[in-house]
Amino acid sequence: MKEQLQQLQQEALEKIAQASDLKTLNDVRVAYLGKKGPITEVLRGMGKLSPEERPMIGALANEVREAIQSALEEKQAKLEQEEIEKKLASEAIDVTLPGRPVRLGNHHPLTRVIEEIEDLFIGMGYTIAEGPEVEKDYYNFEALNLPKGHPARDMQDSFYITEEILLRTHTSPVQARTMEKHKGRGPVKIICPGKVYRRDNDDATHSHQFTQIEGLVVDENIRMSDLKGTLQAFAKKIFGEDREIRFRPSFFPFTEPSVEVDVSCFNCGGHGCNVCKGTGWIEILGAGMVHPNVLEMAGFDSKKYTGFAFGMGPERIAMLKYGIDDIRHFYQNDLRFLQQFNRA
Ligand code: 2NM
Repeated sequence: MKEQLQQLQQEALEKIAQASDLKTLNDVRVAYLGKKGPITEVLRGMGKLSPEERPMIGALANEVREAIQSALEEKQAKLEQEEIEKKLASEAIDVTLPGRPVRLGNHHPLTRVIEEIEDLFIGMGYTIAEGPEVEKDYYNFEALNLPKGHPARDMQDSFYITEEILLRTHTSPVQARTMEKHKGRGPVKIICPGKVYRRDNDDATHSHQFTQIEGLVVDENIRMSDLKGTLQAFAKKIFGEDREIRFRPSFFPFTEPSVEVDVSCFNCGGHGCNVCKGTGWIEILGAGMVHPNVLEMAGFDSKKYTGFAFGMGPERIAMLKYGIDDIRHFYQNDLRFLQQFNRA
């Protein structure tokens, strides 16, 4: 029995030494120290031993169990430590690696031009007004001195939804609505940026959808000189401090008198070049004094109040400013185009 116990101990210690993971080690524990294991068996059979043998075998069995127990504990600690080290090694993060670059977007060139223009006018005390893109015929035409049958209605071929509802062809209806809300009391001082729609075939200079910024000031004693000073400030802000502007007579149904506005060429300074086609001047917007009919229809007394208005196309401004040759670039979202406008 003594040899049997010693052999058990040797066998168990060998298996413990060979165990390479915690599960195998636990199997060894159950096999040797479990309730049905050989040591328990030996202790159970002690009844058959002589009284002289019993204490010696009992002590030996305890020694064997303790030896196996402590070998198991030692090995378990070792395996657990190895497991932690393996886990740490596999989860290691090199905090000295440079970060992955985050690709930043930037503002669309049209958005930049529109915001730049908005900033200028906000600085001069204007408020930004917005309105519906699906608009009533009344606000888009009628209230702007364009009654039904007016020839200028064909000029701007429109997308009609019903007889009385269309996609707005300009942002002027926002101005008609704003004037109406003021109920005949000035001042009104707004700019209206937004999308507009016309039935055009798209090409390098035409788009069926584009943007506009219109401005309107209505108050007592508003004169053409106020318009000119305002647009002078605009031209300098957008095209450079040395710019001059000039007015040429024109016609719009909603203004009288009406003008077309040129800016001195930012490329040649006015001497004549290919950008200004040799004239020294570039057309940038239309403007005029608000027609008395427009003021009266919106509820203003045109004997007391006068106003000026202007309208421009941010696409055209951006094309001039950045030398863009095709309006369709603004709408195609080609990154090769857009990334040229990344801020430094
Ligand atoms: C232009 C040119 C001239 C204009 C007029 C008005 C309103 F509503 F006040 F009558 N808004 N915008 C106007 C005047 C627009 O665009 C070339």
